[in-house]
Amino acid sequence: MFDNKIDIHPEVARALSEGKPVVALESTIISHGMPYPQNVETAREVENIIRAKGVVPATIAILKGRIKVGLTDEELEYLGHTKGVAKVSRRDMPFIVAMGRDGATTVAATMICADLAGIKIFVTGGIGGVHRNAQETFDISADLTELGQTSVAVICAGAKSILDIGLTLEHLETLGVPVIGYQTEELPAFYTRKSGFNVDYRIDDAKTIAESLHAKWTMGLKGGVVIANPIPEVYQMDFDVITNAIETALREADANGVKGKETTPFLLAKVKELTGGDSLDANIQLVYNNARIGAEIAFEYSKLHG
Ligand code: PSU
Ligand code: MN
Repeated sequence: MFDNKIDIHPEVARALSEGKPVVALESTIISHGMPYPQNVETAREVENIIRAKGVVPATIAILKGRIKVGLTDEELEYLGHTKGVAKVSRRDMPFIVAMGRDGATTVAATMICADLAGIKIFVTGGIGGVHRNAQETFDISADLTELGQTSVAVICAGAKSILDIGLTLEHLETLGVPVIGYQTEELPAFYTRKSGFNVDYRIDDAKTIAESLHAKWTMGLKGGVVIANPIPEVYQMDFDVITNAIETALREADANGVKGKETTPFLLAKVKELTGGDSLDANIQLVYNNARIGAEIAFEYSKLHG
């Protein structure tokens, strides 16, 4: 049984058994999405923000072949500074488990683990999507397929323009994945509040979002939900600065033949370098903002579910 491969942290297990709210967090953002030590500092602060709302955080990763739902502080630190931790999506999970290796879970893999543990609300920065030029490369993140089948809601800051935002929305529609805008009609574009694309439903409060999730899943409609929460105005980046950095990063990825699972981490690191670290600052702030809203949604959902 899969159960034998999972260690649920006692604090998380207790909250789940008592029907208290829990928020899942991913670990690829820690090992491949941000540099050390900002990655560990951010991961810790996200957990603090969630705790301050009376919600239990559960950062998910694979350590020595064990699926961990809820990490200790030492485990977080280990994951943040250790080189060579695998980036683990659905495809990779059985091998990392069987070989007893360490793995950082993507949005897709984190959704799978959260679902196994019984956690329905998951906070991150950004999801994968349909990459620009996917018409040729076929590079479409397994995150989207997972959203189509696994019943976990993902709070993010929209889709960043290293992706083709329009095609990402089309793909989500095909998969039956609703995109909610938290207090916005327009899908945010991660570093900026606007993308030029609309969300499917604007909802302005955590309670109505929780009720929508509850309605979906109690109707037997399996699959995920994207909840897009715009970066706070004061932290958003200048549109031209971030657009230029992304365009340059995309050209460099192409010139260097970067492919497959390396693409997203390469682009994020390049954009950070090109913006003199400003994109990392924005990224950190938007994750904090998502943690606040995600905790409120988890809290409201636990009242309906309990
Ligand atoms: N977007 C970010 N930061 C990240 C990621 C995406 O702004 O760290 C990570 C997430 O873990 C996401 C993964 O699930 O990249 C998607 O990778 P790919 O495009 O290879 O599916
Ligand atoms: Mn990809």
